Amino acid sequence: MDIPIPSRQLFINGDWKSPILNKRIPVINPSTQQTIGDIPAATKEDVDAAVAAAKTALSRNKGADWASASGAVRARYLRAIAAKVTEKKSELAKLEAIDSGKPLDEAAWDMDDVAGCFEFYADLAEKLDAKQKAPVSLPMNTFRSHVLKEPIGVVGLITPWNYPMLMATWKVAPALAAGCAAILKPSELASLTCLELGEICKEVGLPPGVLNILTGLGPEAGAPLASHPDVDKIAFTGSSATGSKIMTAAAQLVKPVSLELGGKSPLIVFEDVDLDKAAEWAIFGCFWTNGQICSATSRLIVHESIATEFLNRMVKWIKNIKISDPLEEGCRLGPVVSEGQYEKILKFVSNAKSEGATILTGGSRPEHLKKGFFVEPTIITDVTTSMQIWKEEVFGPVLCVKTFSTEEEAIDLANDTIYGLGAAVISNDLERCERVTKAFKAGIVWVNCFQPCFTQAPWGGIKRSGFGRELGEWGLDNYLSVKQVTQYISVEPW
Ligand code: TXE
Repeated sequence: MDIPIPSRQLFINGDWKSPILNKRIPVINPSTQQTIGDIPAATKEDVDAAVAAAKTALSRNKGADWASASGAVRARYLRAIAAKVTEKKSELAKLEAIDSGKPLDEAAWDMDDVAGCFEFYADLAEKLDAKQKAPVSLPMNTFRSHVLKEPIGVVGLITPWNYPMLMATWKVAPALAAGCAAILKPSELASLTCLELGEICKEVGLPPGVLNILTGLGPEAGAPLASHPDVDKIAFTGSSATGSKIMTAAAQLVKPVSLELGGKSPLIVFEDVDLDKAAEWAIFGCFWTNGQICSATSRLIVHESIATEFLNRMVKWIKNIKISDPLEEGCRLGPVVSEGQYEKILKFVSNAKSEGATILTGGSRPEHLKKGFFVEPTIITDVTTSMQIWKEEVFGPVLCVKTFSTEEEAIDLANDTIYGLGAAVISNDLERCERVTKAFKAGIVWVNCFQPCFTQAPWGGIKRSGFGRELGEWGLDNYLSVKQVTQYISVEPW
C-alpha cells in the first residue's frame, strides 16, 4: 500500500513554520526499516516562538480571547476537530500504523477514541459555563463566597509514541476545553498524526496560537518547553526517568506538573476461574499494542494449582496471533516502534535468561519476518523478585510469571514494585476481588478484565507511575485553577 507522507513544518500561531535551525528528523517505518519521510526538529528558539503565540492567544482582543470565550464557543471548535478526525480517519490510521507499527485496525479504533475524546471535552466545556460561581457555604452570613474555575494559562503537553494521536488528545482536548493555550510536543519516534492535527486546526479555523505543535527531540524541544518561564503547567506522559527531569525543571519555577509514567502492572489469577477466558484477558493485557502500554500486565501472578495448564492455554493462544506488517489484513501484532526499543526488549530477555529465568515461549524475532523490529510474544517463568525482568518496565511483548499459594502472598507479590499504575484480579469470588482491589497499591484496578479504558473514567497512577488524573472531569481539572471570591456583605453602603 503506497501511503503519501505529508511534508510538514512546525505548527506555530496557526501556520506552518520552518524550524529556525532547519533541522529535520527521519521517519522510519518500523515494519520495513525504510525511511519514509521526515519531521521538523524544533529547538529552543522555536519553543520561544510557540510560547509567545500561545500567550498572545490568551490576551488578544481582551474579552474575546480563547480563555474568556465561553465554553460553548470553545466546544464548537472541539466538535469541528472531532468531525474532521472522523472524516480523515482512514488516512490518519494508515499514517499511525506505518509510523508507530500498530495494526491498522487498532489505529482506526484509536481515531474513533480521538474523535470521542474531543466530543467528550466539548460537552464538558459547555457544562463549565454553568458551573461557574459555585457558592461556598460559610459559617457567617456577613460574608458570601463562591468559586471561579479559570484556565491555568499556557500549557506544555509532552507525549509518547505508543498511542501518538490519542495520548496527545487526552491532553489537548481538556486543555483547550478549559480555555488554555497549548504547545504539544509529541514523541520524535511517532509524530506524523500529531502534525496532521495542526492541519485539522487550520481547516476548522481554530484561532492562531491556541494550539501549537512542535516536533523534535526531547532534550532540544521538550526540555526548553518544560523549563520555559511563560509556560504555566506541564502535562507529561512517558518514562519515569524523563518525568523526573521534567519535574525537576518545573520545580525551579514552582510550575505545576501532571505525570503519567511507567508501570509494571500485576494480574492475579485465582484458581476458581474459567481458564480459557482468563487466558484471553491475560494475553490481551500483556500483548495488546505489543505490550507498549504503560498499564500492560507485564507480571502474571497465577495460583500454583492452575499455573501449568493456564500457561499452556496462553501459549496456544499466542500461536494463533498473526504477527505481520501492520497494514496486512488480520494483523494482530506489528513491530515495536524503533530499533532502540527492539534492542532494549531483547536485552531484557537475554538478561532474564542469564539471571536463571526460563523462556517458556518467544524471546526473539519471529522466523518468518526477516526485516522490521518484530519481537515474538514472550512468556518468562522461573522468575525471582530480585530479577530485572520482575522489577523494570520492558515496554514490549514480554510477560513474566510467578505462582502463589495464598491470597496474602499474591497481594504482596502484586505490590512488590516501585510503580502503581494498573492492577487486575480475576476470580469468581467477588468478595475476594473486593478485598484484593482494596489491597492493590495502584491508580487503576480492573476486576475480571484488563485494559478497557473509557474517556469518562479517571486514568493515572501512584508511586513512581506519577500523579494527577487524566480523562473524565479529572482531566479537565488538570487545566483549571480554582479562584476563591469572598465578599463582605455590609449593611452600610461603601
Ligand atoms: O521515553 P521518554 P522514550 C517508557 C518505556 C520506554 C522508555 C523510553 O519504558 O521503553 O520509556 O521511551 C520527551 N525534557 N515509556 O525514550 O524519553 C520525548 O521527546 C522534556 C513509557 O520514548 O520518556 C517524548 O516526547 N521532554 C510511556 C516524551 O518525552 C523530554 C510511554 C517521552 O519520551 C525529555 C513512552 C526531556 N529531557 C515510554 N526527554 C508510558 N508511560 O506510556 C525526552 N522527552
